[in-house]
Amino acid sequence: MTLNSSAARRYTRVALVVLATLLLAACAGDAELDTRSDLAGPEARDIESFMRILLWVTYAVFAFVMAISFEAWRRFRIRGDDYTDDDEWPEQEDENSLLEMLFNTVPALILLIVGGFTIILHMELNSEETNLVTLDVAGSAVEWEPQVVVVGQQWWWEYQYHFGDVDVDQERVETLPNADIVTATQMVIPVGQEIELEITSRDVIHSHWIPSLNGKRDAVPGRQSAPWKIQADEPGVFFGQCTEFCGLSHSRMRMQVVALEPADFQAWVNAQMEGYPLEADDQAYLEALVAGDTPAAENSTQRAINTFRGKCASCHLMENIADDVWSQERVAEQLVAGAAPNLTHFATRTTFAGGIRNVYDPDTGDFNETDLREWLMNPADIKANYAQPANDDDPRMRGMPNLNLTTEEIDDLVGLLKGAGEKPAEFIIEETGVE
Ligand code: HEC
Ligand SMILES: [Cu+2]
Repeated sequence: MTLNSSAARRYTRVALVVLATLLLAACAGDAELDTRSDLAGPEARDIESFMRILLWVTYAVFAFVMAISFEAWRRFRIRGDDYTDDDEWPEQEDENSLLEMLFNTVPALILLIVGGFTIILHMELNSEETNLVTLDVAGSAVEWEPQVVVVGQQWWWEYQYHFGDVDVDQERVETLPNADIVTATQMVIPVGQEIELEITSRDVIHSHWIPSLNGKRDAVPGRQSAPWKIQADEPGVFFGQCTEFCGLSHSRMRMQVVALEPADFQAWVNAQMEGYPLEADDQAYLEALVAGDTPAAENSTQRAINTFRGKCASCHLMENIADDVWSQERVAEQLVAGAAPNLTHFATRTTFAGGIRNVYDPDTGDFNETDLREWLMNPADIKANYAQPANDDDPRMRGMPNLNLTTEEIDDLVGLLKGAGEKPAEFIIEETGVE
């Protein structure tokens, strides 16, 4: 028997639909941002258990609706050519109270169950549990209410840690005092500890999402969204991505959470509290510059200090190197967001440019000079940005501009950045996957 052409066409169509469904589902076994496996904290697991209930409810509703639709079609379809315009409707059901009650109560019950679980989950996710963490900060014991201020801007995330008496959930990011620790793209937290995130933005709406630790929360300028929290069971690196379309390089706005054992977290805090470490003669050179002298640079570090203060410090802070020439006001004149990554501890991070490039080669563990050079040559080659004045009246930009550095300046700066803190532990160096 051969298929007639209309049946063949029908089967081809069905096959195409199945194929397209599989392709469009974009399933991947090892996806970095998987919401259903590799869950590493209680909040993510709560969301996952809720999703599982919700999925079974929707499977059941779907199966039921499909089954009665199919049955209705099978029973009442008109066969062959015996269709005429005045075919009668099948007999209509009328005033069947039992059926009508079921039509109303069953969906209402289903919604009630789903809604109930949703409310319970939301209450759970939004509950606060203040558990002070004792830290040694610059030699004195501090009871830290574990909060991290998360600030989105085009196109990278800043994380601020305040150890003093400041009530971070009562203040806007613009009015907060300078943080004790400021990092970019990588948030470091102690394991087994609920960390409250104060999420906000300096320009447009972004959304912060670390799938293996918790759901998304929007970062809205002028608003601080608390409480939103994360907690990691084990040490590890957890990837995230901005999930609210925020302009040109939205897809290149990634981030990571690094969870450390409490002792390692303390060591990290200690390191972050230090300024840039300089050799004695370079320190003396710097001090002469700060005093207003113009000594001749005698080595690469000294040349880099000079270049940094002249060409980078209008946006970037590097503590010890540029404290006196950097100011928040000056950054606000340069950039729409009014912030650029703090570079003091650049070498203690493992990813840069919004999480799309590696600071250390994931295979060899060596400092990745190649990508850094490429970035300094022209940042827009790596990450599209609007690094030019918005218009004649507004000189502010959105990304890092091409500063037309010479090869020697770049070599010197790469050396300076390489010395910006200790290399992190091996397990933190994980390849970041965006081209
Ligand atoms: C006009 C402001 C501005 C100037 C001047 C500037 N930068 Fe940047 N820089 C930025 C911004 C904004 C970013 C964040 C870009 C992004 O990730 O999208 C950045 C990112 C970086 C990064 C990556 C940091 C990270 O952790 O992601 C490095 C390294 C860097 N700049 C080095 C330099 C050096 C060295 C100079 C001086 C030669 C310099 N920048 C001058 C604005 C500036
Ligand atoms: Cu964003």
